[in-house]
Amino acid sequence: MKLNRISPVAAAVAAIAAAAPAAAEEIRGWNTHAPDYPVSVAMDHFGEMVAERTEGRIEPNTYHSAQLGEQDQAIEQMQFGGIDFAVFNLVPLNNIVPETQVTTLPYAFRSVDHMHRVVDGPIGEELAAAMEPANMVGLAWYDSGARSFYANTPLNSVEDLEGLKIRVQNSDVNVAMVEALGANATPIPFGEVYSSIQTGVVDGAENNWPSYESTGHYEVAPHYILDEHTIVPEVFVINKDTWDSWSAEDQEIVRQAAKESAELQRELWAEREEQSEQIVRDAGATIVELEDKSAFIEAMNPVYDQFVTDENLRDLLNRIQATE
Ligand code: GTR
Repeated sequence: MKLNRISPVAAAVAAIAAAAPAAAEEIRGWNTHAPDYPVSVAMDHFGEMVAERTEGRIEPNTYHSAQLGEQDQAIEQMQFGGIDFAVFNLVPLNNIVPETQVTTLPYAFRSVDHMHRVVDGPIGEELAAAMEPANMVGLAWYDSGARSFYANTPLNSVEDLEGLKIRVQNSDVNVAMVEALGANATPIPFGEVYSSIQTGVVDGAENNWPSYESTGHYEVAPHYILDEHTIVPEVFVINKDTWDSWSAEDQEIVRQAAKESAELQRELWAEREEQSEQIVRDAGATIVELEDKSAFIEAMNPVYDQFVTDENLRDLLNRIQATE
């Protein structure tokens, strides 16, 4: 009798090896917000969907609360591969992706709905494509509401901003916007804004309801004037090298999961805006609502002259404004 039977142990090992999936690839996600923030919950949901749908081939893991650095560093790490995916606010992308400047100009969008119609259509695809030279593939658009100014002194009109030191994100457009109001713009990373207001490095900043609340800025700068100067979308991006390393099938799974995560994020965002407003009002902050924003709009007009300088940007702005 020929003894060519393999041992039961070897057979078992071979069977396990055949059944085991390829080694899981951990991909690292950057996020600036606390784990319960709408962006964070949606990014975690993205991770679960991708792990499940790729049967563990790709295991996304999001590091919340700026554990992987502040946004400017994260954008740099995107170029070198330290980070595989992220949700970036468009303002800190202004200086490396010029097309994003147009979407962050004051009053470029008429409303959040208008912004959705723009980013969910062909212009959104064009903006996503503009990120490729910065090594990023844009997959979906998250909400970030409207941003307004707040300070540690009363703000009742545009004149009250004159001479104040206002924190901005790292963007030439934001610096110009604040200076057009006669205030002094100081770029400071998000995580340092609370202490900067507290210690008087700046008098105030600008942000949406959820960030104003989640960071506790309303405690140190309790005067919020709802001028709603910008409606800035946030983009879900994947590192282009990571993206290119995947099969078409996995790319499709990841793209779809990013889109579904954005749907969840927008729902959570709407709820959180209301909750945050309530928390801030209950804490006794002074909220000034503006029926007429024309003084702000007019004061910021020069920013358009400064940044909408070439034909492509002018054309992009025209198409955004013409979107119904
Ligand atoms: C938040 C935004 C963050 C960050 C921050 C800031 O609203 O979600 O990504 O850009 O503002 O002001 O730096």
